[in-house]
Amino acid sequence: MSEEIPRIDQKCAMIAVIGAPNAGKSTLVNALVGAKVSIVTQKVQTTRARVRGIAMENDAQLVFIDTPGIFTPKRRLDRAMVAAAWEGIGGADQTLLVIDAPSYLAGETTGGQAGKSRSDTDRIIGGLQKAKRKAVLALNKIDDIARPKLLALAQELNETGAFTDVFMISAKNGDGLKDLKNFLVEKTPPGPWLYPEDQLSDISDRLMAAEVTREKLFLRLHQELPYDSTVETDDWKQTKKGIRVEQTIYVARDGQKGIVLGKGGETLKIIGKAAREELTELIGQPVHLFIHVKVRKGWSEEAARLRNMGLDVVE
Ligand SMILES: Nc1nc2c(ncn2[C@@H]2O[C@H](COP(=O)(O)OP(=O)(O)OP(=O)(O)O)[C@@H](O)[C@H]2O)c(=O)[nH]1
Ligand SMILES: [Mg+2]
Repeated sequence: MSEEIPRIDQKCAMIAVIGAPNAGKSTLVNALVGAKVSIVTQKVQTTRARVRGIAMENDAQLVFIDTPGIFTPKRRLDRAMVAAAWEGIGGADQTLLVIDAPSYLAGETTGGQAGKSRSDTDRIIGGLQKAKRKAVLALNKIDDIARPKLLALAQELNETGAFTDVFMISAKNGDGLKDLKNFLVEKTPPGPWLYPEDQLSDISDRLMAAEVTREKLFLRLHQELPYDSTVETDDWKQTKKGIRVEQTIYVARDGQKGIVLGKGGETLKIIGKAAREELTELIGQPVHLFIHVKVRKGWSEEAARLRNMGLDVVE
């Protein structure tokens, strides 16, 4: 039996995308892949597990590892998320640090979310320096910042010595993405592709379906509820009429179930409708979605829950 010999002109790189919560990592990965592989919301800590998004550029396969925002962990879930982010860097050929430029600047003088985002980012830069690992810097959200301020910030960050190159981008409107992608392709070493060329991500349909519902939940609910909840796909069946999907939303406290359901089940209905519509589009056939809500105190400490989202358990 002959083994498949890779074509000599194949090139492949793993690129870890890291940064503080809300920097725009998932938006960037989706834009570079050209499809939605990772969920995006305006809230911090949206991404929980590592998701790989795959982009093809002629002979080069770029495998982007979208990671959870790195922050100070408290719960077992949070520790597993932080570990997943740092591990993402481990085997990667390149590390791409994404910074929310407007918020990083605002964080110098104000506290709150911007201040936190800045100190999280500084901690990551410190971590890179300690690991003697140079990264490519992507200053993001340039659609939302004045040019002189941006240039001064680029220079300030460049002086940390933590970066090999600096790019100024808007993951949202596409500015600068072509240059960044060309640069990454140029740096890609020869090697066999890791995935078939038409594959866009490494997560299963079941996990993607759970993520889509979690995105709608995050968009709809506020305060601590998103962080106190998770979604799992329990069943996935092909029927004559399409795909039948059963899911459970777990919340941490009794009162939260009522909030997810809403008056007369109205909130859950809205979340379910939005998730079903997006899934139907993604899968390309009708989806029948059934969502249950369960109270499960301490789910964020449960190893089984974390494994279901693709995280390793950290003590
Ligand atoms: N104005 C502007 N907003 C952006 C840009 N890129 C991302 N955003 C917004 O920033 C918010 C966070 O984006 P995400 O892609 O979820 O950020 P993330 O870094 O993956 O966040 P976590 O998964 O929570 O760590 C969303 O509301 C995006 O629409 C950009 O270039 N410009
Ligand atoms: Mg994300």
